[in-house]
Amino acid sequence: ANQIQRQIWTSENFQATMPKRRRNAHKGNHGRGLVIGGNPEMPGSIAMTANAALRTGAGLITVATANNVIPTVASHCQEATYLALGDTEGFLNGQTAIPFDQFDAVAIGMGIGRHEGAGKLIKEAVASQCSLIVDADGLYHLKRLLESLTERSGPVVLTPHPGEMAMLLDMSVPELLQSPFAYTKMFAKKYQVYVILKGMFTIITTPEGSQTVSTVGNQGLAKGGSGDVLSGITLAMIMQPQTISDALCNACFVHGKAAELLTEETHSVYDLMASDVIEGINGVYRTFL
Ligand code: B4P
Ligand code: MG
Repeated sequence: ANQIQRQIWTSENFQATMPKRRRNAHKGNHGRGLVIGGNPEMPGSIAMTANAALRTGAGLITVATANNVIPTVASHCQEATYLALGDTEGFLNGQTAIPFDQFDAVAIGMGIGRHEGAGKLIKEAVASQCSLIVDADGLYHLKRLLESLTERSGPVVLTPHPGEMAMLLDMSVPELLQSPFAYTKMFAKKYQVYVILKGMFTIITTPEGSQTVSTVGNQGLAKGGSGDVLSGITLAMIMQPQTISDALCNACFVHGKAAELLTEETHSVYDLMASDVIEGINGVYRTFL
């Protein structure tokens, strides 16, 4: 019963599990994704999430954020559509009704902040039955809602770094890092969620408790914004016809390998920026598929 099954996700796994695209496909076949987040202090993060999702292959991406954040995001992302969540005050108060059922999956939390209104948005998202990815300050708000997660029918994916995972587990980062596999498995099974625990090695855990390790990537990713890019890649991946577990592993593969290819070719681990990683996604597809 204590048998340990941990697979390392390889380029062969990536190649074998990535769905082919049909010649007669239309955008609806590749997923309609919603990105919720951003606030006037952090407008860049959702722009990166949206762009990363589009580069990964999402059919349609809508960005839901405060009215006055939209021009900034739109100037960096021409392919997305926008859902205005009200003026800053309205947005900060969480006064909004989002048509969750119009989307195949939702990524929420990037650059959203810790104000009460953001908490209401997270609560609305959890109350929907949409496939959900929760990242960054979304995890901070989700902590109060963990007990309700087992009542959802749609899958929930959490993408914490060790600081956020330790917060969710009410422990210190050093304590978590003594047994990251065991703590994460216990948490994923208890709340019936998928967890991507990020780091030099990233651990992908399913609600059943099976665990896969992604070892790709490098210290070039240790910079603000890398996590926002991973959220976008993950959003696109979970909308493709593959198991969620495979989708999460493939998302980590694309993110990490993009950084590796870029630092072998045009960049170094010093200058690599999160927006470069988005531009490196094409290299992963062209090299490994
Ligand atoms: P925040 O201030 O919340 O940082 P953030 O906005 O979430 O940054 P971002 O979204 O860009 O990056 P993320 O980590 O989500 O928190 C930062 C604080 O959290 C730190 O000051 C620290 O206290 C704590 N913390 C974070 N990571 C920690 C760690 N590994 N150990 C201990 N404490 C930690 O996403 C980054 C992405 O880049 C992930 O996909 C990750 O896997 C990848 N990445 C980062 N460094 C990598 C490396 N060396 N090798 C391979 N991949 C790496
Ligand atoms: Mg982050």
